[in-house]
Amino acid sequence: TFLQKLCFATGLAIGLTSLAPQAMAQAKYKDEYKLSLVVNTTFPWGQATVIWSDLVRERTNGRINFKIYPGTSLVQGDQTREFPAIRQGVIDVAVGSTINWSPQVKELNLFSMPFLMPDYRAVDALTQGEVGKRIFERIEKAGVIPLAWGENGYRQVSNSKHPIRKPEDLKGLKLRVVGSPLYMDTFTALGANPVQMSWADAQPALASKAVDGQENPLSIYNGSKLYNVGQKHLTLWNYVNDPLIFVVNKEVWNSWTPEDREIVRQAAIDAGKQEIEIARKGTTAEDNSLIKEIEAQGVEVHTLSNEEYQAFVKATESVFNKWKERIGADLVEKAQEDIAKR
Ligand code: X2X
Repeated sequence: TFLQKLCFATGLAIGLTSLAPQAMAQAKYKDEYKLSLVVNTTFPWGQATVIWSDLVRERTNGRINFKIYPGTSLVQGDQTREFPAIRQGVIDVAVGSTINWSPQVKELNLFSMPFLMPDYRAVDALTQGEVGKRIFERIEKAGVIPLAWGENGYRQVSNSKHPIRKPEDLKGLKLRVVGSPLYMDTFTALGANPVQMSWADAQPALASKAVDGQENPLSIYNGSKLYNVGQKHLTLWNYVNDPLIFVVNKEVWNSWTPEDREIVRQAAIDAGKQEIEIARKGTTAEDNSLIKEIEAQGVEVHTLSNEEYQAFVKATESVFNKWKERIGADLVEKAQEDIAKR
């Protein structure tokens, strides 16, 4: 009868529509997804990519496999080209630095605002709160899917010449800085002579003494053995922190089933939590084992007193105000508010 035919056709249609998206999506799964990493897997940052990849492989029963490309090799060492490469699909997934992506997403400069975040609780107040949400919305608008936060760490300054305790000590020092122009402004305001270069170029430049100093988290300083290339003066000043973000290219994300997307997102959140703990280990008053390890290499480590800290805040105030407008006064003020309430 007509009714039977209609029922059969409807049933068929329902059957097809419920099967089709899954089958279509899965047909597009790649054997391997290219994961971009600036450093290598021995660093806390690299551990984030290992933990994430392992969790994803296990929890998807091997449906999704990340392959880690360390040393920014997918963009020939140019870490400031990483974000566009993710957007374009040259890179499928990444755990990247907010600094390296800030040329494309100006709001990410927030974390490079000098002396904005005095302690880890301040960092958490931003990444785990409303500010973090707004930044994720911005990244998604830029065409990349953000999933979770990790951490490279507080960036401390080192050099081969003399101790840095006050802004005047930076005068004339040739310092390698990372790829956001905000760093050029900060170190110029402090009287230094900043030069922008990639991390790949920075290490030989430090070794050959083409530059006098650099700034990086303790885990990067220690893991790269910068004490072996004459970086014997290290100042702990917590002037900026560099959070990491776990992301996926949008087309890749859309090619996965909703279930697999949730697995990848939850794995990123779990990996990020673990990695933040690893990144902070040994760098606090309660556990300063990493600082001790560095001192044992003959490094003179200076922690700024509160008075010394205030002198640096003052010397960089104009840079802060200039970049507050560039980043967006609303976002910066919200960040300051949430930090004050932490
Ligand atoms: O280039 C750096 O200094 C590094 C490794 O910390 C980043 O990629 C931001």
